[in-house]
Amino acid sequence: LPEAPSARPGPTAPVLPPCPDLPPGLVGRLLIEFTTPMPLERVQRENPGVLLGGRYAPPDCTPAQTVAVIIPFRHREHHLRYWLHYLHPILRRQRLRYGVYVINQHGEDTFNRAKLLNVGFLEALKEDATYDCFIFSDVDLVPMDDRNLYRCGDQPRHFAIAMDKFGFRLPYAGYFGGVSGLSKAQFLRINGFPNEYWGWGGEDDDIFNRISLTGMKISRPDIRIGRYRMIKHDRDKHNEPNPQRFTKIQNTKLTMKRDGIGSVRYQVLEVSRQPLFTNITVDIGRPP
Ligand code: UDH
Repeated sequence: LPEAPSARPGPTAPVLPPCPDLPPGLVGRLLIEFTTPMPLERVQRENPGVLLGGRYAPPDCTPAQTVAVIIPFRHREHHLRYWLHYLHPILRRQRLRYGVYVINQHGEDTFNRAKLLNVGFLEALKEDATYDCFIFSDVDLVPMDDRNLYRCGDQPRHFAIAMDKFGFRLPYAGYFGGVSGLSKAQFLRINGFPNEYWGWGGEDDDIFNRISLTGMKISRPDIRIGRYRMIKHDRDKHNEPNPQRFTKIQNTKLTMKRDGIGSVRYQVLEVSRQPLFTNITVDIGRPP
């Protein structure tokens, strides 16, 4: 008997097999350096498979997740070029279906990393409701090993566990900074990230507290695989250490219910689809 027509994939919609759990073709340890000049045209040329807005899907298999990579950003174009240069090929080798979102804080008021990450979560979902995994990455952190897989698991994941600037060690047991990943469900379970940490520091510890307080545990790669290079830089203007951070992280249990993804207020000023990423410029207000 002939097969029912619906069971046969049409020529325009090939049904690809699921991507293997361990992507073939990973290379392991990578040489990462930030001295060679890195024009965007070169990065574009080297990543022809990446679609407008920084979207990619593997040509040969269907990934289990769709990953939104969210980068908090202001005035770091030079770092972003290196990040794109190194990360696109790594994410492609990892057989991810993904999009890259640069959340650019408008104006010169105090920087607010965690609020920008909340904005990234909501805006990525507005663009593609199928995102179910969110990787939050600083713009100046590049993994030194492509076996550090940028995907989500049954617990929130901390990726940047062994940075060069900390002697390739975790600086303290509860450290959750740099690069982290949560599934959509995990993110919503902790009410997202805090919006009230203006300036440098503390917001990552608050996120760690949110995860612990909801009974989840941090998952981490092997210390030999979770190595990172950070692009050296001076402290940015308008991102001074926040003197309130020590008292604020004592109060996560009280504040996390009212302050989070459910209460974030902002105004998107521009969404622009660039060849290698989507830039979202946003007015997030200023500290009270
Ligand atoms: N970020 C920006 N622009 C800013 C501030 C922060 O894009 O003006 C983003 C960027 O993604 C950065 C992340 O926020 O990677 C974290 O900020 P950071 O790099 O300032 O934090 P880090 O802890 O460095 O890495 C703190 C300053 C260290 C100064 C050391 C001088 N030797």
